[in-house]
Amino acid sequence: MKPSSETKSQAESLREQIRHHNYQYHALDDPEIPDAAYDRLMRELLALEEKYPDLVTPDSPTQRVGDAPVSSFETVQHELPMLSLGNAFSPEELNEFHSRVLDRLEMDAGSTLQYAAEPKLDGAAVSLLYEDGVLVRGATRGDGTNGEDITHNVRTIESIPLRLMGSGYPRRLEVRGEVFMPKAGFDAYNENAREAGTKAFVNPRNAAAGSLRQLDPKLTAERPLDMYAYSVGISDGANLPDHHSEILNRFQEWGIKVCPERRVVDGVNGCLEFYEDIGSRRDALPYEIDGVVYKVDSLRLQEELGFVSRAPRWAVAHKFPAQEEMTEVAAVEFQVGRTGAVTPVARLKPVFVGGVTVSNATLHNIDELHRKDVRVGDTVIVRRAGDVIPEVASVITGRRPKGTRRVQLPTACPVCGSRVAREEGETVARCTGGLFCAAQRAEALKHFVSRRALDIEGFGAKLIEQLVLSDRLQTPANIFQLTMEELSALDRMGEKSASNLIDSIEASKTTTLTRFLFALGIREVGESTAASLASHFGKLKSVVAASDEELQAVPDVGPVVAARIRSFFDEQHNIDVISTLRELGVSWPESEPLAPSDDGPLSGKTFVITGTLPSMTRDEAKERIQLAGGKVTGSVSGKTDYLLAGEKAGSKLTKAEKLGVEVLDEAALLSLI
Ligand code: 9MJ
Repeated sequence: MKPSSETKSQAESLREQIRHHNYQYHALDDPEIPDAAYDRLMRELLALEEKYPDLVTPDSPTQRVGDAPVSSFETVQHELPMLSLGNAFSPEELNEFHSRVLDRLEMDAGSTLQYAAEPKLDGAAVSLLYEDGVLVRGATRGDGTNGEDITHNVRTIESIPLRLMGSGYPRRLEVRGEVFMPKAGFDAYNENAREAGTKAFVNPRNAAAGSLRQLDPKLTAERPLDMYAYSVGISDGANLPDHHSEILNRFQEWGIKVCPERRVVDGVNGCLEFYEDIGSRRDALPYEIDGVVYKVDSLRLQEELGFVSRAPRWAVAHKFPAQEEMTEVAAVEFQVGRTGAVTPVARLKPVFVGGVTVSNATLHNIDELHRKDVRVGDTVIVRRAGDVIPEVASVITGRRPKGTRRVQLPTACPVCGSRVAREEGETVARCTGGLFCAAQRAEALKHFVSRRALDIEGFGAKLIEQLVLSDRLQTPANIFQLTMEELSALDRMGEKSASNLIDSIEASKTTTLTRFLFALGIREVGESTAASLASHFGKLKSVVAASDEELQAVPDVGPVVAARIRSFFDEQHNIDVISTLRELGVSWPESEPLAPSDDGPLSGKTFVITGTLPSMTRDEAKERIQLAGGKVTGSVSGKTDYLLAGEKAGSKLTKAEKLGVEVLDEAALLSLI
């Protein structure tokens, strides 16, 4: 039966009322009607929709648990990467963060800068995409680049609106935030689980993450989840406010829940006051937090500051003191990493700390190990802060058994027997075996196949170790020579997995220059440097041939990184492996370099850049100048032709004026180019 237009508007009116009460209850925490009255509205709408199924819309408040189970999660590629946060563990580290920010913005040390401060929730990060105000997709953070599609599960979370309230929201709006399980819900769930003899959650964070990754949305719906939004991703088709704090206010007007404890504060002192205040009320808050977050409030300045690999330079997580427990050291072993770094690790009698069982803890390096004087048999304090690797904080020397000995740095690599060397002034000791060392080879290969490098799905750590030990894998090129027969003959490898693996190896051959450069594992060349090199040079040949000076013209490449890149490509062995990889079919699209021209309008001119420019970052300005043939240096001298100055230019401007160097603004630069 088709519904009459009267019935249609009755359903729409019920939906409006329910949305309004949801908003009052969840976003504003200010309910206008008792729960029973809300339930009546809901039942009325359900009855109508049952009678007239045509009335059901995907954004109807009744549609939260309607989806059928899925068999796996689709991958979602984030259009803008989902970032993680750097940490500060003390006021000193916070001060250092603040100084770095002021430095980068070329602001004087005493300048005030406003930060948006908010509690750091301990849950799971999610991305919610709204199109024309309707929730169309929910995704996990995943590795920051690729997450999982969990739309069917986020729809079950009552405080997440299926449709935005009010008006003025962007046509496409991506809201990012933390899904968490409030303490009360966590405790109640676990008590039920214990009574029913089912599995309890270890901590609220696992509870949130695990609940979001249910294949059956009905299971997610049973979990008491909540969400606070804390940042914006994509926003198309409307201008958002230019301050983080105002965007969160706007979110709230649209019915998206934000943390009520947020505040805008002045400088480090304001941050510390906020930290103390939240810290003193931590136990009374209804949700678990592991610190607070400070974000530069102005989005202009955020953009100016940019990112270092996966973390923004404009934000920091100030963590509460870590949780600590006591346990015993069963052994101290030395692990060899990809670059040969020999790291001491304490093997511990398992201990439950900060929500997880810890049986290994890093001792960082040999100096740290000696400073703390950790010995086998010692009773130690193990510390774990949120998501940080557990460490041995200190030794309880009063409990030291008789006959223990100081641990020494091994003189030979525990894996390959090569000499272990430590350069003057370096804290890190390294195995000198290079790719002769099976540990370094295995780590280099793990890096090569990893998700952000060549991304060979199913090529796991155990398999690599097995193939390295049997000498079948010596260089990354050997990966592409593996055959179906040898793979399926391996332990724990069936025909099907071998054939899948061959397919993923084949698929990985088509890649990008950025991934390939990153995969090579050149020291100091992370993903973002690889991307800068790829876009600057366009072709691998040009990167290989670039001189030290040419390399340093790339944004973010300084003398140390340039030297690492040069010495990598100066090794004939590395060039040979690259040629073999290309012969075996590894390829990527190459592009024209953004090479500086010799006869550009700025050739022969030397620039210094200072202050905040109206439409581009300083790195972008640098690239533009170089493309036009100019040179950019760091400090003003008699050799400087122009100072490009933006807002809040400091001492460089004074110096340029003193030396009579011509000062340009962004518009003047663009007209020169
Ligand atoms: C949490 N976990 O509460 C961020 N976060 O911002 C807050 N996380 C964040 N902000 C940018 N409040 C990346 C992560």
